[in-house]
Amino acid sequence: MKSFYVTTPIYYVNDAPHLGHAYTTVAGDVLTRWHRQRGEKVWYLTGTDEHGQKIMRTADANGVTPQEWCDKLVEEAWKPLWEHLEIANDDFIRTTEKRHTDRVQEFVQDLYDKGEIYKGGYEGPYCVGCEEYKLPGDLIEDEQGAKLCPIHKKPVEILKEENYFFKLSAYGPKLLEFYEANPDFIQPESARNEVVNFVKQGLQDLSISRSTFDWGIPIPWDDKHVIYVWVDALLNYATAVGYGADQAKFDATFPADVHLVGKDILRFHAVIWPAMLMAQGLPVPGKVAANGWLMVGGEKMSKSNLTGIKPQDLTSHFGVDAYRWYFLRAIAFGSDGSFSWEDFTARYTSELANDYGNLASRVAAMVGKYFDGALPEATAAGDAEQAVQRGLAEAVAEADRKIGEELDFQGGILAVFDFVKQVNGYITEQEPWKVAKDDSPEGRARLATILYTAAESLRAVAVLLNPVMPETSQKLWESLGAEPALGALADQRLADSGRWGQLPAGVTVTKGAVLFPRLEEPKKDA
Ligand code: ME8
Repeated sequence: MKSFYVTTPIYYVNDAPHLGHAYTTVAGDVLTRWHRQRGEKVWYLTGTDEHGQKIMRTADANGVTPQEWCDKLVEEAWKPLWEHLEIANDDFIRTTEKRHTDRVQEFVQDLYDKGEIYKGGYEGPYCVGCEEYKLPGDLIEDEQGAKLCPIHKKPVEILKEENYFFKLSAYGPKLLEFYEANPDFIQPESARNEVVNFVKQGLQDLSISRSTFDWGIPIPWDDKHVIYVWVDALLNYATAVGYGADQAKFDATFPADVHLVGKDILRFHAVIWPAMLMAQGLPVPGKVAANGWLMVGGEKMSKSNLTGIKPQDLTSHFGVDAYRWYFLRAIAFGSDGSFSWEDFTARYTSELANDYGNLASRVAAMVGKYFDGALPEATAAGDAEQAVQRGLAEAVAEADRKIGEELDFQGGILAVFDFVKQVNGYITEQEPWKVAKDDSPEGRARLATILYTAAESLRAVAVLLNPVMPETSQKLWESLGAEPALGALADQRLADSGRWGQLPAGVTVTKGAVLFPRLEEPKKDA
């Protein structure tokens, strides 16, 4: 059976990762863990894009070779951040690895042999930041009239080269047909429309080699040229899963079910990449999902335009789980969004600490106080309990549809948190602290039923939020006594999580660690 295959972009290693990179990578991780928790086989790939002028110039400026620069950054900045954020990637590909470079050469050679690549000349405005020739009509002008890249706001350079070209223009009609037949291929809808309109205007052939610098993979039949960094980079999705080397692995993984990308690199993934695959007779991906931009001061957050806030600054204040949760919760996936300390603090306090954390600690405390920590049996369930059970079933179905199918992380998280709110409301209405004053058998049965209902609800919440906040879910899982009674949290299935009555009466409920500790002194935006 084929794995559900999820990828992030492979990031340029000209600098350390920032909030924007972490945003896409965390989204991919949540999606990965979601599908794993469904019981599917999943393969999650991330990595680094190490060739091209941008990296070469950065290494030069730092007085080291490009390879030394990449090795250092990958080991000291990129891999450690992903570990810190609990990213559960199955592989990490670097485009300077032999398993990649050899296969890229073979791929390009194959296309050349098939007549898909020819030699030609090109002159045009080039943005080194994007590593891309720009169409003159896409450029913006500064006050002096200099032509700037619309994304990097830096002057473009006029490059003139004799290059090899891929016959991309021939693929326009095939691509349009493909988009038509697969309306969900590009997400969100606005991104899809942008791509369809772009392709309808007619595609130009793509220059796939460079001869003005040498930090790249040589064109196998002409070593004066290196392969264009984007052709090299896109192929990572194939080479990392055994293209041309391990056919069984390749067949069991490729193509990707979801390529997660920022909207800045949508065209590469939704136009050039499928055309390259079509030219080679390989299957095209299931979906390209474009996330919006994290913005700062109205501009896309980038290496040169940062908030000055590193992912680690946020995790040391709010914790890793809250960090993983916050951006997906606060920003509709696909839309742009901004970060602020105030907003994160407010949401942490009201949604995580008050709604979720307090519910967990209140329930554990009451089971401790009224039943010596042994989860009681629910023998007096009625309408109110049935409403909670229905609420759970709805939350499970909605969260699974939104996160698992629609990549609507915000909607999925909200579905679960609405259920948390419902359980809080249920406790407020049932007033177990009052019922506790009634020592009659009926009173004890009511109290037992209320606390069982709340604990069993939390059992399901731990499973549903595990892909987003794994450490918190594990703490809750243990405090409910679900392990060992129900086995490991990772083995719980989402589809089964709404089935009522799984926590056996009698398990030991302990107060455990506070899920969302009170924040240190509040931080403010400058
Ligand atoms: O483009 N908001 O690498 P890159 C949201 N190497 N996401 C952001 C972001 C922001 N402000 N800034 C960056 C490249 N990202 C190529 C990719 S793939 C075959 C090659 C995320 O280091 C977003 O996913 O410039 C974006 O697409 C990616 O980082 C670009 O990273």
